[in-house]
Amino acid sequence: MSWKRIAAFFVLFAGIVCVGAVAAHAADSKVFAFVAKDINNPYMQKAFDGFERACKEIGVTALYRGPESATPEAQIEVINQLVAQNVAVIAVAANDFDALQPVLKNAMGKGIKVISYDSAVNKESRATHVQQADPEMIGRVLIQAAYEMIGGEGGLAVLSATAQATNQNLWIEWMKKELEENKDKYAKTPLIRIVYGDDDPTKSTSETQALLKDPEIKVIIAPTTVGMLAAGKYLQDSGSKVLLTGLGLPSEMAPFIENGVCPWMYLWNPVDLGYMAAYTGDSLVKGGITGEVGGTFKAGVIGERSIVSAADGGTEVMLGEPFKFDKDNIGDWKEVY
Ligand code: RAM
Repeated sequence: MSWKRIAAFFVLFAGIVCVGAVAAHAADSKVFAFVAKDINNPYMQKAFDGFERACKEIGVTALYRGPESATPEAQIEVINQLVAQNVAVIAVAANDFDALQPVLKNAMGKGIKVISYDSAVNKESRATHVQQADPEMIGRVLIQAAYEMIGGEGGLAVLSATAQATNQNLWIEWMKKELEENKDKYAKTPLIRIVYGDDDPTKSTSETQALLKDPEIKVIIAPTTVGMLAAGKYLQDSGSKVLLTGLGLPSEMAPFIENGVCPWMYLWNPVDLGYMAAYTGDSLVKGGITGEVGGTFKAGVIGERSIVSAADGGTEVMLGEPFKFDKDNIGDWKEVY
């Protein structure tokens, strides 16, 4: 075949693909996309399990998408592909509060319903946010836990996820407020360092190792499941006396709760979070809610939920409260999520 003919075939093929894409409309789509912070994060995979379960009940196809590592640039690429595919819903756990705005606004302009879950995008970039638990409660309870574990004496360190993550940064802000507002109580438990493991197991491990060089640090708070597991393993293997608390998956953290490396920790049900995100998207598609305050919808077996105003000026729908996992109950939860 001549080059000209090959080129002609290519042009024809590209034309067919384009016409196909133009003909599809988000409003007719039966595809709900779930964009993870990064696809390798087990927490995100559990949230997707719930999203997929809800999508089956709703009668739509669930797509699991996300970058290999937790960056906003890589998420932009993923979202652009989903817009070209004309999905009905994009639910995203954002790696940056503002950076996704152009691409998500473009998606909404095409009729795609956009929500964030887990880690919010700014209010201009979403219809609403699916919030796991009150960020204030999460931030405060983690500092209180760390304080109690060391009897109110010893330095604290935070091992976070990525430096731009909306959710972790909000929780850290509340940790700082808890310390500042109760200066006397926390006089002997200063927050010494905040480091970022980027939700990457290798980086989280080396950041933990670096924290242990400071003898003043007595507790590590990891408000990320990936950080928790990496720190738990490192503390255990190095025989360190430094304690660990934070937000961990019971299935991953049970051994460290049982052996005392992590006396206790917190989380909510990530499967329910993903499940609720799919029903939020469905209600937006069907026009039951618009994302404005006061809207209500039935989130499948979770039951009725309402849209409320969020601290960032946008709106959100709340799942519940952080739950405490310790030696007494971890056995019941490690098989669940
Ligand atoms: C990690 C992620 C996620 C966070 C959980 C607690 O898996 O950073 O965003 O919500 O931890």
